[in-house]
Amino acid sequence: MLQSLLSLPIMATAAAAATVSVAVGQNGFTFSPSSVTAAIGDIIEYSFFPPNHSVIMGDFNNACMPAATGGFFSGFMTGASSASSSSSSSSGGGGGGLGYRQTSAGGSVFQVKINSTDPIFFYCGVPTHCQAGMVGVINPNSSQTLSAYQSKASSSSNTGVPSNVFGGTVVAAGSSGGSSTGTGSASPSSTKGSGSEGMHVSRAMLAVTAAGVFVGLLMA
Ligand SMILES: [Cu+2]
Repeated sequence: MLQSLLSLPIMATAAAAATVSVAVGQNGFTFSPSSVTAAIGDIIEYSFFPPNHSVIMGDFNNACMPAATGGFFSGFMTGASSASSSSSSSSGGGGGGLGYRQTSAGGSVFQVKINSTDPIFFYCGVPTHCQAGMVGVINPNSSQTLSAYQSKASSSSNTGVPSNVFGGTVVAAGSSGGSSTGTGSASPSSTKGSGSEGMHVSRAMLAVTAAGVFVGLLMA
């Protein structure tokens, strides 16, 4: 009895964080997949394809405008300049997890750490892309669906773009490290609740770096 009680905390902490990849602009004005499921602690990794796209967190009730609280903005990404990425497989579904993983050749990625299971809507900030349907969602529910957001987006008249990159980490393709971008006092309005995202990502990257050093020692 006592033994089984003691073992419970160990089992409860066993869940591992997953990385969920989303291709941005690989097939026109699309996020692929456009609907994903993620758990707290998971990382959404946006990979950018040419010619120019971005990802911005929005609010369900204000399509194509930045989230009033928290959120993220990748900055504008030109993606890979070569077309060599077209040979990769594009199957995979909206179930999230590690089944779908794809990185554009030569392009940068933007990583966002999930710290809530509430629906998170996102869109591309290049003018007209959001209205054309370039939107997506993390953890939709029965009342806040992707199709409803897409419908609002198609009739919205403007596209809002934050003034600074924030809420995630930009990782340049081909670099082993990654340049962390500001996560703090970016517009619009408050960034409450999102300040720790970049820190957690950085910590994960530190762990990767430490692993690399360890491998290096083994090979020396
Ligand atoms: Cu776009």
